Amino acid sequence: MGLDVESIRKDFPILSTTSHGKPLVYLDSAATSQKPVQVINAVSEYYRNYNANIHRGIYEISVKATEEYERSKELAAKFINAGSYRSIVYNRNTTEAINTVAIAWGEANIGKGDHILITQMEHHSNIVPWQLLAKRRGAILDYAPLDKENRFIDMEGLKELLERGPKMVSFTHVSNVLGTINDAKEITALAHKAGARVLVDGAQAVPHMKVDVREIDCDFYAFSSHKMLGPAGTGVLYGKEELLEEMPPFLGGGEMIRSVGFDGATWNDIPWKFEAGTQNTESAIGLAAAMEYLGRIGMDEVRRHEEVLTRYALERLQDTSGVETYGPEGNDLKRKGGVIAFNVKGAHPHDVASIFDREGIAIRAGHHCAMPLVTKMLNEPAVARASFYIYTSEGEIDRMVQAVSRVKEVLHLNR
Ligand code: 7TS
Repeated sequence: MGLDVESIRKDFPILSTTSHGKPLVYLDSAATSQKPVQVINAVSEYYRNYNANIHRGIYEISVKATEEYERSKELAAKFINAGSYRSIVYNRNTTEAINTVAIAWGEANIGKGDHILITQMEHHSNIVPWQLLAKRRGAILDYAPLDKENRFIDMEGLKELLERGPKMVSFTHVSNVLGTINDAKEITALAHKAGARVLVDGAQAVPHMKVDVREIDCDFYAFSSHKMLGPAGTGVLYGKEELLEEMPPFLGGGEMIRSVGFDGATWNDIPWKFEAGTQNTESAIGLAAAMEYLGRIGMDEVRRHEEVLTRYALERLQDTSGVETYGPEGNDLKRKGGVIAFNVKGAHPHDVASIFDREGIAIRAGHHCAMPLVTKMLNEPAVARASFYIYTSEGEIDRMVQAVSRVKEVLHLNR
């Protein structure tokens, strides 16, 4: 059957706007997704009808705001099959979720000479928190290598590094540059066998496919609202209850305490122990509407749509002379999300992105916050990247391919 993209597009007001006088083609959903009216309305309704601080007031609109905020976490727990709502912490974004673990769990569990294992395909937000932790504690950060073609994690290399007995293994579920979908369940099982705790960075996974954290059996899982149709300002940290119970707090302040005296404090129950200060209530409420929207479509349908689109886009780009693409391809497309990093021979990716922009097409160019991967593994200063979502149509892919011809024309690359 496939998604009814045309009717989905009607829910996204921005998709009927123009850019440089041309219909906007938004191919940067890996950076942030667009928002449907259902999400915009949920946020607007909150501001119009029940804006209040949560957990504090006993008056009607504060109670309603609190209920809606907490309901959002219940939906998030169901969305990733967390089992218990107590294992869902809301914070700002994936970055803060990973930092929570690297700081609160890390300080209590990582000591001098301990190993922490990540991979060569991580986003900076799953590198730098571990670098900082390793530096503070005198620990050693290892990087699991990629295969020769820089498409997948080299599993033999990963196993060798697991022999060093890392205390934590943290890896991305889906790469934001290569699009590679890692086998989170398999890597988690290997890491557990080696005695490690496991964090999965799901920023590029949860928006695009069905994720079941209990099936993966990871200890922690992190993702962001703004990449899955929700507003910016909410990140989700899933943690196994016993680990969250054991962990010291990350930030101190209001609401995360049970009682405070002049000589100390005791902590609130999980998940509130990790939710210090006034939360981003409107964003959480918008995220609830986003999860309901995605739930109505069905995450398997979302994945299928992106798989078909990615196959089509890759074929068309690879048929275009002078275009180089990165990440899984051919028979491996089952293991690639809706992200295509590419370069046009002879053109700097920033020029490619600028010429695309003049055609009304939004893509990103740069190192995509994955500098070690792009500069050391792909050996490029930068790459262009097109990324897709439920509202991306085949017609938009065609416009992207036409824009590649325009790049060659403008930069005289056909001669
Ligand atoms: N992890 C991955 C795999 C990501 O792709 C991103 C953001 C993050 C973590 C951080 O998410 P945040 O919500 O905390 O910022 N990725 C991108 C990107 O590819 N382009 O812009 C942001």
